[in-house]
Amino acid sequence: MISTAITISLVEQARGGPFVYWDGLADGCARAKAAGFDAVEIFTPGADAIDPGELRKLLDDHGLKLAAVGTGAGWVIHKKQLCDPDESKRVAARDFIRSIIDFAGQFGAPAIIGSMQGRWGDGVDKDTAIGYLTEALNELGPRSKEHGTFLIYEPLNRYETNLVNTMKDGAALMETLDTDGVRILADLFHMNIEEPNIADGLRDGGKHIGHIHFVDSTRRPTGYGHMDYEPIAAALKDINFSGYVSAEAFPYPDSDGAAKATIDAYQKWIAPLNG
Ligand code: LER
Ligand code: MN
Repeated sequence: MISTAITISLVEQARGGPFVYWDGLADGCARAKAAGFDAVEIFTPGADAIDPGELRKLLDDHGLKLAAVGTGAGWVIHKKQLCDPDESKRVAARDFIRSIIDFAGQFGAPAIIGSMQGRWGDGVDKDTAIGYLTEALNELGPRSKEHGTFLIYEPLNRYETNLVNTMKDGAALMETLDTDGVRILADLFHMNIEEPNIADGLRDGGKHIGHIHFVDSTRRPTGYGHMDYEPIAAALKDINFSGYVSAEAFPYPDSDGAAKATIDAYQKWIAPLNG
């Protein structure tokens, strides 16, 4: 089953970034429901920035699920990243991610590691950095499984990380882990930069793909770029994808317009896959 989600950012420092709703949880949940989404994906300053009781009530009142919680604020606000040359800072980065895993886990939802993965350089060579990333995923994947969910690792484009840029390399990394508690995120915006062919990239990710950032080539919502969704839908069918397609896109032309464009594209390309 493929379900729909849409992003709510609570991180002021990320304003201007690729998130659809920006005016708080109550506003975002009400609008997500009105637009026809199944779930919300939340970008939070930290685990303690959201009252779990308030979130539970909003989700229940609107009949929404929590699709995932992003950890990117750990980098954007605190400059914490998993490949920091300083061990105490790597530990702090893992602690931050673990706190989001435990927060999201109360709702059965996964945490996403995107920009907190960091990069190699500045005295850390590539093998060492991949070793740090592997160590973190091996520690945090089982933690996510304890909550009955998984951890999401997101390959990013070359301007945001030099660790893993493609679905092929993401899937290869998954194969090296000691845990089966980690899945990869296929963000169509990053893939449009890195993959020679986006549909083939999805097939490379295959069974390891657990979440999709559903967006156009411009990082505007679906329909506002040159992304070809027909082969993308065919690839999702081939890999038997099950999970969320989540609108992580600029609020273009505005938040409600972005939500409508995403739902329209979902109805056209993705809903038929559910049979
Ligand atoms: C987050 O999901 C993402 O796609 C990255 O570009 C970090 O912002
Ligand atoms: Mn993304």
